[in-house]
Amino acid sequence: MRAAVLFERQTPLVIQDVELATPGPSEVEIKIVASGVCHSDLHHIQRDTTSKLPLVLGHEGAGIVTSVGANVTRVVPGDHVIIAFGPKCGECYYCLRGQPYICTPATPSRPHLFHDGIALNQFIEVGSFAERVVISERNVVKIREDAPLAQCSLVACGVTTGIGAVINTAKVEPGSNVLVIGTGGVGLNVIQGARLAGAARIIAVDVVDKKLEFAREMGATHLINARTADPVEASRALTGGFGVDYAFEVIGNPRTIGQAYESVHKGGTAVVVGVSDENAELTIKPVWLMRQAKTLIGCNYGSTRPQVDFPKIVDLYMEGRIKLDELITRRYGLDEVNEAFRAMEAGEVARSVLLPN
Ligand code: PAD
Ligand code: ZN
Repeated sequence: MRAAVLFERQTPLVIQDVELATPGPSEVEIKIVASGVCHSDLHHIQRDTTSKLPLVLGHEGAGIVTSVGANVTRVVPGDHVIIAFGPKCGECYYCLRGQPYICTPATPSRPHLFHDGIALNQFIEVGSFAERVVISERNVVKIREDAPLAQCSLVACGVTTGIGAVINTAKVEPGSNVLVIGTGGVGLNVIQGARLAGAARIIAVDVVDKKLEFAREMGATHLINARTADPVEASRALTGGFGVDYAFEVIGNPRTIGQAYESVHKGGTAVVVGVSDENAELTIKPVWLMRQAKTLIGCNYGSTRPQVDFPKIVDLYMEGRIKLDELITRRYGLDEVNEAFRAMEAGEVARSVLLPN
């Protein structure tokens, strides 16, 4: 089968014929119907991260179960599934306290992909830029069969991270004023999460006007282009000089994290969703953290428990309560993966999805 492989950082992905292992006793093989293209994939191409090469990227996948190991009980062949990323051992301290998004397993998973006898790594236990994957049963979430899988693939990362940041991590109350800095594939879902939570003002910040148009479509009430206005001052002006209740940084840049922190009023909450460079540092005056009683909080994977949240998010979409169709600006074949990254960087798409089969 074919997969898109990162052999060397700062080089394009290579479409390669690879061998796929058969599922072990607690593993599942899935035919990938769609895999969304997320900026987190791009970070691992462009940055010197801790991920090991060669690497099959892709972590926003949905598909159909093709075979299961002897001990698998959660799904059977033919089931429609969304793939949760990251280890989910079910036994570590974090899994047991209901935080599977920071699972720290005792043993690493075995390799499932090989090229010329060399094992290929699967990005955060998924590697969905491929025709098929073999993954742990624990990462597989069964969903209703009437939901379109291309739209549902976005639930595997961007939608869940964005909505979860609002509902699970920050717990935004109705009537809140919310600032969202960075309105890409994830930030747009922070916006629709804020709308779901009943926010009064949803102020969107980006540097690309087209992204701000997407933001309006997803429910933003006010738009700020950070190239022409300072987001801190502009959001204060929109809240009577007061500041917002919640600010979400969805880029991964210490400067914009600082803006999020500055934008919230005393007692407010700034949420860091964007993934910064491994060596980036943030400077904040501790005396203000104390005196203004602000909360600065990190959000990994929307604090999600995928087995509980994914089916609910799919239901919200099927009931017309959240938008997914509008997030898919383009659909590409697997061999167009590098073009999909270019379009993301150029600000041309809300999200794009690869259809590998
Ligand atoms: P994206 O490229 O679709 O969106 C990023 C947006 O930020 C774009 O619209 C840019 O125009 C905009 N932007 C860039 N610089 C600025 C600036 N200075 N001011 C305002 N806007 C700006 O990326 P994405 O939405 O796929 O991902 C966004 C971040 O979220 C990225 O760092 C990714 O790695 C991270 C992420 N985090 C999690 C998590 O679990 N916390 C999950 C998924 C993605
Ligand atoms: Zn992602």
